[in-house]
Amino acid sequence: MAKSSKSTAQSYSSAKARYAGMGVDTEAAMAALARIPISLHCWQGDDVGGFENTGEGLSGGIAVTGNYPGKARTPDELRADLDTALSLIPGKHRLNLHAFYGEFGGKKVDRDEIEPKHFKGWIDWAKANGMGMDFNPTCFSHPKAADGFTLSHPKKAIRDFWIEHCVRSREIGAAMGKALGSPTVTNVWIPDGYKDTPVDRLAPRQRLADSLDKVFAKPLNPKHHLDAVECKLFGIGSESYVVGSHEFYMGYAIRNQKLLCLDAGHFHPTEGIADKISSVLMFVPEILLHVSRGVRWDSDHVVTLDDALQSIASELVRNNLLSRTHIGLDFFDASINRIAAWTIGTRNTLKALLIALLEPPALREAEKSGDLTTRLALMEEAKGLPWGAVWDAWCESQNVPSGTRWLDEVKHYESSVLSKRG
Ligand code: RNT
Ligand code: ZN
Repeated sequence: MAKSSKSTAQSYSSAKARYAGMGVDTEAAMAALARIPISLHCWQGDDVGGFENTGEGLSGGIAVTGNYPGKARTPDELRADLDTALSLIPGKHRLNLHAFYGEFGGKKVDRDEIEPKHFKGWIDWAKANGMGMDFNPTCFSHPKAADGFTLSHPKKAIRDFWIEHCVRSREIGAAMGKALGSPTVTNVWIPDGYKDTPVDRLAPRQRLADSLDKVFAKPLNPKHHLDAVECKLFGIGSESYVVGSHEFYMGYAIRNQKLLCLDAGHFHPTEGIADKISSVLMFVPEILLHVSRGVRWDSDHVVTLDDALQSIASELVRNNLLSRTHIGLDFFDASINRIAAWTIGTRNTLKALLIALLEPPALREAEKSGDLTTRLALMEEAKGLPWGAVWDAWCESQNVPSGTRWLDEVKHYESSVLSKRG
């Protein structure tokens, strides 16, 4: 705790004693937290725009609302913004990049032509920061996705185009993982679906399974690369039917032993993903999480420290599932400072994990002994424990601002950098 300010140190020392009295080792919790990487999604920084500069708008049933000034317009601006966010987030993290963020040097490189060389700038940046990377094919915001279908498209030529894009994306992911010495998770999400009630729900799913088999045909070294597939219940303009539903991808992931991606915003409004984790991990090797927050029709609000988030973090810690879980973020808000959005969402995810790591063992003991009254009582009392003092101490030990001091840095960056962008 060398770097702690005096008041942080004082609050921490009494919090440490309080937790110790309940059998919780705060130092061990902080050490465990420092080992959990969160994969920051590049797309919060520019409203899911990418760098192809084709003038194609965002499509695929996802939408960004707001016009807060200062969004990143180039890879260098996006990296500078990420550097700023990362300087305000404790711990060592990862970058999650979408394929249309490649650096194409002003040339038109279509999605079926991308190569590892287009991502060298990102890989070099990640290497310099000691970060791993994750990757995603971009199966939206493209003329060949304009009618709402990609890998499940009725036309073979369109399917083949997207298969080639996904095949290349896996190769790029493997190149990233190899270069960075940590496996890249490449996550396939497609928007395919219908606005209104389909007659044939089966054929598109058969075509999707067939396309995925082609995408995944080539085995890649798991030391460098892992495949994930992401389901969704509905999107904007695909309210009645989504080809890649939960049941579809759960079946596909189990049959093919792929990672299943659970996005917190992709289910019914009151359906959380926390309760799914222990079930799916009995049958798939690992999972990818898209930590997000659904609000009514939108699946991608900035993550807050709410019950849904806490339940996810507690599940991972209580069941020792962190080593089989890749935690990524997935939200996009253009109505607030975008660096603040990253910082708030990532810090909240880490806070939820810290609270989970600080859980008193008496809760589990009460359940084991069948004393469910005590279990509920302790669970509620635990919410008032001084985890905030541990959080502040951890932030300062990681050379990151504690409390709301990070916001001063964001405001400073806004006036000195973001406000000068056109
Ligand atoms: C969309 C999915 C998907 C995207 C990103 C941009 O509903 O959640 O993960 O948000 O690929
Ligand atoms: Zn997602």
